[in-house]
Amino acid sequence: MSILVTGANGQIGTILTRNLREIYGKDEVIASDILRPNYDDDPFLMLDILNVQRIREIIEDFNITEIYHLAAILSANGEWNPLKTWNVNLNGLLSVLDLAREYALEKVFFPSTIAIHGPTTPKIDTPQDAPFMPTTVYGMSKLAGEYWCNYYHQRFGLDVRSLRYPGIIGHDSLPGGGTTDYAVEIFHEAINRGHYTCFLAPDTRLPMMYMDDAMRATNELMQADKTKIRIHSGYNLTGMSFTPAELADAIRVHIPTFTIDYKPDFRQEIAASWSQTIDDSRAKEDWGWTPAYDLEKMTADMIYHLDKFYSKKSN
Ligand code: NAD
Ligand code: AKB
Repeated sequence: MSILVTGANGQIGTILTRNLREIYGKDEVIASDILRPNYDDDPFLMLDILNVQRIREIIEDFNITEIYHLAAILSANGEWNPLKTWNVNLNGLLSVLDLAREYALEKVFFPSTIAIHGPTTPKIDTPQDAPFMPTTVYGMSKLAGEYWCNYYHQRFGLDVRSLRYPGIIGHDSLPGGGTTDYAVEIFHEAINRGHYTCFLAPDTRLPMMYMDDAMRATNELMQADKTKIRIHSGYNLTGMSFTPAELADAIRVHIPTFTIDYKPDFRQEIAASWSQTIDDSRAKEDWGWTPAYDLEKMTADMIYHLDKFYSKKSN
């Protein structure tokens, strides 16, 4: 088995690559990105996902059998250059799917997102098959991507598996231009400055998940017996849901002097178009998903690790 991770230098890719190497061995997991990581991350290859010939060469040279296709431009950054975002997010995926078909790869992982939700999507306990009409180009590209994943499965039998990740929160990597990024930034600012100015309004409730849970969900999905996977577009998935004000309260349990103010920007409108809570019963039924982290447990773990990181840095 030889795994290629695209977008491996990002918030999730950094952790997922490490995690896959722990499971399958360092040399079996090839990390790739358009940006070189600033730490030792071998084996690492430069790969622009729009360079189809380069993906082909990597599949052949390294006998790739699985691709975890993370490369993408996220919701907030995507709005600065919609056509580029569509090109990277959708055409990048199409190249991966088509090469996976051509080379008969064993599995492909595609991370979808709650950004496929739009104003017509029910906001509470969003069902698996809700009406979706995303308002961002990122959401549009991911929803179209889900349809293509399902098409490649039905038409060519490709084993493509996908999760609709909520906002992911972790202490070991920084987010890359999404709308849920506030829920990571707030911890760094709380520890370093004791204050955070939030770009979302205090009552903006969004579905979120701790990185440890996201890694476990990804591994459980990818390792599940083929017969258990009944959805090949994207499984609804959730860990917790909270507002910026509730997260600030949870942080104050550990840092009582922490303060927050709010200056909502263009990301508020994006967040307001997404759901607040998710029904992930299909993931529970099909491959046994259960989250381990709630708001309190996630907050305690984030503060523990970031406290350790920053005090080591200052010594
Ligand atoms: P990120 O922005 O941190 O990382 C994306 C990576 O893709 C970056 O390292 C970037 O350099 C790379 N990239 C961009 N354009 C590229 C190109 N043309 N070719 C190759 N690489 C390119 O994003 P992330 O948070 O790590 O997200 C990873 C995946 O998970 C994405 O597909 C994203 O849509 C999905 N996702 C993330 C979240 C989240 O909260 N982090 C939630 C839902 C879904
Ligand atoms: C974003 O905010 O764009 C991402 C996501 C939920 O897909 N974190």
